[in-house]
Amino acid sequence: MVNVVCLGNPLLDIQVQSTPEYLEKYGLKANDAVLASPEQMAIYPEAMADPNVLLVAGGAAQNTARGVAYVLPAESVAYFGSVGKDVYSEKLLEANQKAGVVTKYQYQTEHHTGKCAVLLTGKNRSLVTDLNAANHFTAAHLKLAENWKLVEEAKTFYVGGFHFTVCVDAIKLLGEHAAETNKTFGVNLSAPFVCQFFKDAVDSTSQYWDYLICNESEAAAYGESHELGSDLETIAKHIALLPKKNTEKKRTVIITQGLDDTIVVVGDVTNNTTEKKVFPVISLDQKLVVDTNGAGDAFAGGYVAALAENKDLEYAVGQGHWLASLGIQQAGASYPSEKHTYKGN
Ligand code: 26A
Repeated sequence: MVNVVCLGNPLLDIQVQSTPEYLEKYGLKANDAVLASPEQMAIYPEAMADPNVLLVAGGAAQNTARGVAYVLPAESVAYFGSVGKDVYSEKLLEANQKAGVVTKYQYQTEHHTGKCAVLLTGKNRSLVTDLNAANHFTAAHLKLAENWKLVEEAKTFYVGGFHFTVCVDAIKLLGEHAAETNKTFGVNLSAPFVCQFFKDAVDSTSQYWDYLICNESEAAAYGESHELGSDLETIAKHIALLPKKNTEKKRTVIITQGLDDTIVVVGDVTNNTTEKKVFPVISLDQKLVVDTNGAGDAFAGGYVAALAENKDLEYAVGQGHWLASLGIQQAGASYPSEKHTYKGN
């Protein structure tokens, strides 16, 4: 039975160890995510030529879907996104099936599956994406009878913020459905550029947000683009009290901050009140960290899986921290092959 539906851009990650000089050559920051410029397209063949290249399933919301599947019983989560008919999408499908994710790709015949160069320098990761087929997702795919049946079955929705660059209509369709049926709908801001360059798309869905997940730099980008200043608590409170379509549910805003405490603000839009809580992350011996690619996606996976099981806020954030700490001990945005279970705080 599908409980959670995730929507995003399916990408194959091409992960390599990099250097500050290499990042500088292409004008990249050590810890960022961007859409590849024409000059940056050379990064892909260069990364593929690296003898130590790691090809691994990626796409932020798809990583989250596999995270949700890690926690919930098999076939509890469905994932939508657009890919090409090629070996890359076969690899992504295989990873999803192994994880127990019900995968409903929209296949493009004219475009190849999207890819993301993951350039690691120490604990940082710079993500350079060529969306390709992922950019061609349409809301009509959700409306296909076999797909809409899954949407109707689901109780919880999660949309990766990178999808704001692709198909806002699909996001609104899920948001509207959730609001009308009193289900839970949320988004992730995913990267600073999303709020900088796709502000109107983001804002056009805020009435549907029951929860919003972001990290400190994404929250700061939201603050800057909405002229709210840079104080994270102020930004979180503002988002928590934005007008809301479904007032049966409060809105929860979650800001993760790497190794620092996670800030949560719950807003009651009807009464115009907010409540702030702070949750420390799980302290992990830094020697155990393999790479941080997908850490935020794993957090979201743990959080969303808890929402789907009607757990409380403490449990949901705790499970998010726990799954992120498991994820960063694996190469790429992946989870351990053996199952561990979160035991609560
Ligand atoms: C539209 N963009 C830029 C993207 C992405 C993306 N997923 C969807 N859309 N850019 C990077 N990623 C994915 O983020 C994960 C880490 O959080 C990468 O594929 C990587 O697995």
